[in-house]
Amino acid sequence: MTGTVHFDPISGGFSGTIGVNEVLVKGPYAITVHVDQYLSNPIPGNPIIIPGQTNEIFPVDLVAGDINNDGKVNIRDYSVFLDCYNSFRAATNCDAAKKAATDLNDDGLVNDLDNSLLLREIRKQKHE
Ligand SMILES: [Ca+2]
Ligand SMILES: [Ca+2]
Repeated sequence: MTGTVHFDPISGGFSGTIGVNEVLVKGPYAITVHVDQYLSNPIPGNPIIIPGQTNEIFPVDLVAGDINNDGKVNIRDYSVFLDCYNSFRAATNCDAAKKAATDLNDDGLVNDLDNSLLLREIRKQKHE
């Protein structure tokens, strides 16, 4: 199932509503949240879904920085990031899609803040 989520700068998180077009029965479901440019994360505890109503699920933390959407945050993402970030001169290989993917804090700029965030997330990942 897919749907649209929106970033809420006040809460610092994403929220949205996902419609389900299939017939579900009440019960526990394994749900994994995936947002482009973030690592997927399962919702803990297999929440009980009740058909025919809005079911709120607990928030989950998502790790930013999966710029190339390969399920990992590593040096390959940093390589793409450098196409849009250079502290000494203008970016030379950045298009709108890359800029959106490398603006990790969604402030419209690709700058030192995004660089720090990406390097921190890369350091936190287990080495392959
Ligand atoms: Ca990646
Ligand atoms: Ca940014």
